[in-house]
Amino acid sequence: MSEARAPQVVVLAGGVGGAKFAYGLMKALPDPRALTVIVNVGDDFEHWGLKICPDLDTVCYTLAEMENPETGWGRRGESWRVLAEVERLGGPAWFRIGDLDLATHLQRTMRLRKGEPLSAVVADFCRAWGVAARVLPVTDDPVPTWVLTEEGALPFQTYFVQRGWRPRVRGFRFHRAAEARPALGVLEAIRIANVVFVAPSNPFISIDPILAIPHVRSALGGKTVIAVSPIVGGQALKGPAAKMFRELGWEPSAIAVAHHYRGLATHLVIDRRDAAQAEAAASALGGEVWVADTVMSTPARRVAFAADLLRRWHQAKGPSEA
Ligand code: FO1
Repeated sequence: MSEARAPQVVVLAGGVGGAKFAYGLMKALPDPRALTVIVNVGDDFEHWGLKICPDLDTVCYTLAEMENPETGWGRRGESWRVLAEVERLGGPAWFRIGDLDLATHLQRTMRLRKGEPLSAVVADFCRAWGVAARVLPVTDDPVPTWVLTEEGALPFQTYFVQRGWRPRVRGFRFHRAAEARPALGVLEAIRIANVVFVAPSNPFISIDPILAIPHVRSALGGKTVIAVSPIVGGQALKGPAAKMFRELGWEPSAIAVAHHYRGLATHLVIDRRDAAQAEAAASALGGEVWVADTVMSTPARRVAFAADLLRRWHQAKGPSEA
């Protein structure tokens, strides 16, 4: 293949699935620095007097190959001595913070308290952890997600962890999203991107909060936006995405995902198991559907999947486009 100029790639991501896909892209690209990961901040909250940023940490730990392989979040080889002692002292232990993970929250909180922007802290952490890709919070402003359920509005981690995502959802609120500003570099990264991917993250609680930040959705207008379905065979590989589709009145499927991304994505990638839905999904999306092996069961599969998509994108854009 002719020496393609290193394409500038952006991926919108949140949660464990998003982190895995970002890892695959980083490893599949000729230059990892050509990848910018724009991350959801709706899961962020204060706990133990510390600023916790689960999706940013899950992305950075995964890109640094130091994530907990069982859970996908938190650190590999973690110990739980501080958590156990906090519990013994009567403190909250429902949100499990390990000893290594605690260092991230302590250092981040100290720097934020000095007035530093979250994006600057993340950039320094990535350098310290040897992460070559650029990781950006979609905004430096707090925009906490509230989950509207049959029991009323719940803060995100209360819904997700304390209640184990059992309450039936009716909707979501991204608190003060309209007042938030995209973090430095976010709109520019999208503007110069040759292609934008939407990771197989939960559309409602990982992707929509990113799109709710002013100017992000309009910056994506006119771009090639390739979304990866987080629903395979009617199920989510992890987390409440399928349950949320159902509770919001949609049969969870690749077609439902296509409807959700209509007007945003130019392409939707669905799993082989959903190949029969390709045509219906393409008309629901108003775009193109690619069928691929999307299950990222191992780090090697993440890279193979991302490389497959990059190859299809190169072929689809043809020799003419820049
Ligand atoms: N998810 C859980 O289900 N239980 C936990 O105790 C938990 C702790 C935790 C600590 C740090 C962190 O970065 C993530 C953590 N998560 C935990 C995941 C967190 O709820 C994320 O918001 C989800 O992964 C959704 O993105």
